[in-house]
This record gives sequence, structure tokens and C-alpha cells, in this order.
Amino acid sequence: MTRAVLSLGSNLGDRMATLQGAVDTLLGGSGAPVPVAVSPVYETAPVGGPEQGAFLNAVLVVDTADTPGGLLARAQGAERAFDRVREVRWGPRTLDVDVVSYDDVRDDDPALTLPHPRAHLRAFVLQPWLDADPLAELPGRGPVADLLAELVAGGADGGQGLRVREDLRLRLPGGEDR
Ligand code: PH2
Ligand code: MG
Ligand code: MG
Repeated sequence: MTRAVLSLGSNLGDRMATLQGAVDTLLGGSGAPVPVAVSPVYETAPVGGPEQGAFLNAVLVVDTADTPGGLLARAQGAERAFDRVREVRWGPRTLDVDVVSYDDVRDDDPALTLPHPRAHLRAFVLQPWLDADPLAELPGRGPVADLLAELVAGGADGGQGLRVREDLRLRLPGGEDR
């Protein structure tokens, strides 16, 4: 099994229902990854793209028997299940599932760049990831805690406007929150 990190985002429709559905879809069926941790849910201002509504973002840490390509296919399957339509790059979407990291693999394959090439710049990935795994490291870039501190020091975090949604919580299949 390989440790992998998935970033989930939604800013169209019933965002929380979509994120929960994504978790259930990602972790369901045969050969599904085993959940290790799920982050709190954050309300985040959109970064880049056209003017659009706020996102809900979360991070899911899993152990998977899939290859990176297999995990990407699973992520894209979840996006399809929630009627993801790709119109504008970085535009509004019902669901975005990104493979942030896969063990310590570094790969510049354009079909799946590992780790995610912008993860170190995105507080909406780093903050929930840090919550889910305080010792997390981004391959090639170092501890997530340090990367987030750099972003905050650079003022980028203010611009990314993160707010934890204490009133929302993602459930993992099998009951208990982990
Ligand atoms: N995803 C993007 C572009 N911008 N901004 C926020 N706050 N959250 C996202 O998930 C997000 C974004 C491209 O995938
Ligand atoms: Mg994305
Ligand atoms: Mg994506």
C-alpha cells in the first residue's frame, strides 16, 4: 500500500453534499483506497480563474494499492459521478479531485505531475493537509507546515481567505470519524 494525498474542492451546487459524495465514491467499490485521515472542511476564496463563488476544500489521506494512474482514474471517476463539466480552466466546478502526492514520487508527466505542481502555493491544499497530517511533507519541497508558514509570511494566505467550517464534517465510510 502506498500513502497518497487527495485534494477535494467544490464551488457549484450543494458543495458539502458533493464533497461527501466524493469521499464515498473515492473510498467505495473494489480495490478502493483505505482512508487514513480526512481534514476539516474549509471555506476558501477562489484562487485564479474568472470571478466565481467560494469553494469548500478538504484533503483526504489514503493508503492505496492503485498505481498513480489508477488513483487518477478513480479521482476522475468521482468527478464524472458529480457531473463535472470542464469549461474554463480554473473556472467553477461541482467537483475537483486532485492527486496532490503519491508517496515520495516526483514525475513531470503532464498527464499526472507529481507532486501537484501548485500544491506548495495553495493554502487551500496545505492547511487542510496539515490538519490531517501534522508531519506531512511535500516531496521535493519539504514540510507542509513550513510551506504554509512561508505562504502566510508572503501574504498569500490573506489573499486565499481560508476559514474552517466548524459546522461541517466529512464522514468516512464505516462510521467513526478518524
Ligand atoms: N481550485 C482551482 C483554482 N482555484 N481556489 C480555491 N479556493 N479552491 C480550489 O479548489 C481551487 C481554486 C483549480 O483546481
Ligand atoms: Mg485543482
Ligand atoms: Mg483538477
